[in-house]
Amino acid sequence: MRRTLILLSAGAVTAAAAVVALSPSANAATTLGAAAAEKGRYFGTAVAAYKLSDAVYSGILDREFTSVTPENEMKWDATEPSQGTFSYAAADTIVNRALANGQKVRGHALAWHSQQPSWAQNLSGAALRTAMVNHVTQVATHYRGKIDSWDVVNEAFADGSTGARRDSNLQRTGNDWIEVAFRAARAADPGAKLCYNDYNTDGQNAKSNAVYAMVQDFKARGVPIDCVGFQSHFNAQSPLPADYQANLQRFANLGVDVQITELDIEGSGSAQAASYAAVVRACLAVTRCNGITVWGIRDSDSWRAGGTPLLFDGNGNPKAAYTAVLTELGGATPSPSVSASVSASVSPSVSPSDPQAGSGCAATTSVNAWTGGFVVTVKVTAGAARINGWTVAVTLPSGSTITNTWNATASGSGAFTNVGYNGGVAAGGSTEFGFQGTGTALTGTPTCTAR
Ligand code: G2I
Repeated sequence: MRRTLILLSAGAVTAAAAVVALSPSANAATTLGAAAAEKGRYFGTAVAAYKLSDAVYSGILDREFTSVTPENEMKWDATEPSQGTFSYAAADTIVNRALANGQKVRGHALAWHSQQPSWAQNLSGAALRTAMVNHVTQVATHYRGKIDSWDVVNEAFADGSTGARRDSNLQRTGNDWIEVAFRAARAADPGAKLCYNDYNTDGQNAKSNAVYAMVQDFKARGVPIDCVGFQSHFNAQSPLPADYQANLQRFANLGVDVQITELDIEGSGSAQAASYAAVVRACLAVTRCNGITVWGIRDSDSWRAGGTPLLFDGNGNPKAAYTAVLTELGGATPSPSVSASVSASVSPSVSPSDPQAGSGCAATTSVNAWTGGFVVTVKVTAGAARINGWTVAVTLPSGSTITNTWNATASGSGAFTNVGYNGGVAAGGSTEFGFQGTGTALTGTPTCTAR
């Protein structure tokens, strides 16, 4: 659109065109999710249910990501701990929270040789096949209508040069176990995209060739498959392959979507940032690459935390890799000129149970601060009557600067106003917004004014 504007105004209003050209990032998206959305893609993360009460974690989750994948909560051991008894509480927490926030959900994973409950590990043959089909059917039915894409089968091929299936109890039930799982998933949830997901398939090699042949065969025979997930766990031993984009493209050419499903890249600084940027570039270059999911939020959340493979450091600060990804998506970090410097003053204290007379709402804060920075989550609670909009004023120590805001609009003087979807709050109900800044976190309690 910007390009069109510049072209249209080039002849007539040269000055206006110059202003647009001089402010290339004025309208750029400032979060991963918003920037990816402008490219028609989602940007997701793996989520662990037990971390959702961590305000820094959930603040980043809701600010930056438009898709979530339960990291362990949907696996067979979690959802069917004893045969025929299903346990969905942890996964439901993630799924329902994501859908309420407008985030997509990637389901992970229905059939896998790993993280099976011990009862399944001890089954074989027809009994295991029946149990597997029942598991796929029950879980996909439970989440019917809520899942964007399911990893129906995970990691079914062997590493190395053989191109063979991985040996497992599932494989020993017969070579057709994968297509049987896909058919059961389609029957249970016809609206979900059904994916095959694996690692070490990111470039062209014997393993990815074998997956390619399977997908080609499934398409030829009408086995329901819609997408292939490329986990993309990279490090020095297993670096981003040079033919990554070409490999994604050859799968897309088979008539399936491709998704980057578990991205993490060990390393730090500009080298790590460059690899992340290259992954984003590859996905954007492949029309059928729907989106990218990173395998966790902060380095400390990673299954291999020692390799610092993610986009945020242990304190929740964005790393160079974050900026590289955002830039590659066409977004930009908020420019300093739009940051809000807030001067010190004393504000009256208010609690949610005692809304200010006439104000109709109250605001309370939860603060996560570290040396040089902070994240504040603010809960806005309506009083005895419904409110249709709110403004919260906070007080920061002199010199502190707000650098980022989510679920609210910052006015620049320490005041935050609701956005379109969270202005209306029922009597006694509440909504949350947040902001991040540099310097020292706020003092005192914010004031809330309702409309
Ligand atoms: O290994 C990395 C990923 C490779 N692709 C499939 C993914 O499902 C897999 O994720 C990891 C999780 O990130 C780990 O969090 O899968 C591991 C298990 O295969 C997960 O680790 C497990 C631990 O092994 C368990 O001891 C622990 O109880 O996490 C569990 C829950 O914290």
